[in-house]
Amino acid sequence: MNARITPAATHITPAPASGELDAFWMPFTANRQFKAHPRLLARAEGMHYWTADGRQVIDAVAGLWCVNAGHGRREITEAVTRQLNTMEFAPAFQMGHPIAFELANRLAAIAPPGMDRVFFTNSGSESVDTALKIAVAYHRARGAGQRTRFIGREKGYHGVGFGGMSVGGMVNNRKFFGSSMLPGVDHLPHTLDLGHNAFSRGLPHWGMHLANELERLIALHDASTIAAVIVEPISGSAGVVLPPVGYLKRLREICDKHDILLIFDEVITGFGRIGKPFAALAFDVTPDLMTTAKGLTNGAVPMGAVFSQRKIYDAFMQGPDNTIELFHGYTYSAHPVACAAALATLDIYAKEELLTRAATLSSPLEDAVHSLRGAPHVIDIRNYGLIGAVELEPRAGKPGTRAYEVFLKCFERGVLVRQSGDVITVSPPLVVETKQITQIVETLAEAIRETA
Ligand code: PXG
Repeated sequence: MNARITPAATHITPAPASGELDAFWMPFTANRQFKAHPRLLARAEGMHYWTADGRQVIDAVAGLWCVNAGHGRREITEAVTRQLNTMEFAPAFQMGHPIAFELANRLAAIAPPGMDRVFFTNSGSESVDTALKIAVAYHRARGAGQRTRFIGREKGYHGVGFGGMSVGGMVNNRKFFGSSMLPGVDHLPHTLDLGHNAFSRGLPHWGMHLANELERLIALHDASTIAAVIVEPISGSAGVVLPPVGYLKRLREICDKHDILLIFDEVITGFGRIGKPFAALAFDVTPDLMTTAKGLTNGAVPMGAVFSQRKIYDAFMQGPDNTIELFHGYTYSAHPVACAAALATLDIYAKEELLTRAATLSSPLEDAVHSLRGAPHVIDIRNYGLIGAVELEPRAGKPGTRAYEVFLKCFERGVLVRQSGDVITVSPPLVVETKQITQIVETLAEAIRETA
């Protein structure tokens, strides 16, 4: 048990009784199953959560890929408290407040080359919808208003707005919403291929040619109709799908050739997950727009940010200067409390060199997860930076149930992993220690061995 009791620990709300769980319609959750056997987290500090009944659980998923600096960071709490006491809200429409500008400058300083214009949102989903809208309006501003199509990718996850859902490629996130999708969207094939790439360490070597499918889609729709291609540099939600060596560079070349914008959705890969501040830097491929959220505030306050190449921003800055150049924004864009949380988070990242720490932890994580090769039902293991994924063979006719059982067994043994279909993912806070990586993977190994 962690000896440091946080102040928050004295204010823990008692766990709700079972009848009190009904009103909250939980997101992306099997509500009935959960409410019959709830798993309630009540407190967090460093690498750990504590459950409502006092059990310590190591957080192997950084909350939901967001708590990159670990839990309970006092610097963030203090910055947020200070900001709430100074000015809890100020509008950002035709008004401004100083720390929003400070934050944008700080973000521009760590951004990939040229991406020094920042639009604030409140989530990854909003960042994605913002980037899609900027892409279309950008082409229009340049006199190419017929470029309205988007190309996403199978297995992509870009949040749950209508835009993000439409360019996304996870069937369960789409099928319940029928044809209520953006028109004019097409999808690249995903790059997961167990036949060629199972148990690759790091990036797979087979599959770069799959980027050429973009040429095929361009031949079908014509470049003049396409606004942007959007991909996650590494797909997270779909169970960690890695880009084959050379794939992202090839996408960039094809987009350049046809004047199509390339959007990297870095909601998961941003803020140090793979050993550089952004995947664009890690893979040395600069997109035109980049969507972020999660790690921006260490998960403490909801916030997202869209990074834009300066040329895109500049294309909007025309006409009379009393014109609103982009009719888009949220009441809470650049919310002062979120800005304060983000600034304190960036300070921690800089002071503790967290945005590059995953580079040194990548190899211990790789060795640890690949030690699971040969464990029952393990059909693939994938890793990059501080991301590891173990794919299990699905039970006949019952997809996802095996991995769900593994997830439950890990939780019972004090390790929180993430299950997505038949894939178990680990993406610990960037402050994780090597011995904790060992603990996480040993527990996962036990859980897998005990699951039929
Ligand atoms: N883009 C990407 C790449 C994401 O991973 C979003 C957009 C949407 O962000 P918001 O803030 O609107 O949720 C995400 C979110 C998982 C998991 O288990 C991943 C996300 C959310 C919840 C669970 O992999 N990613």
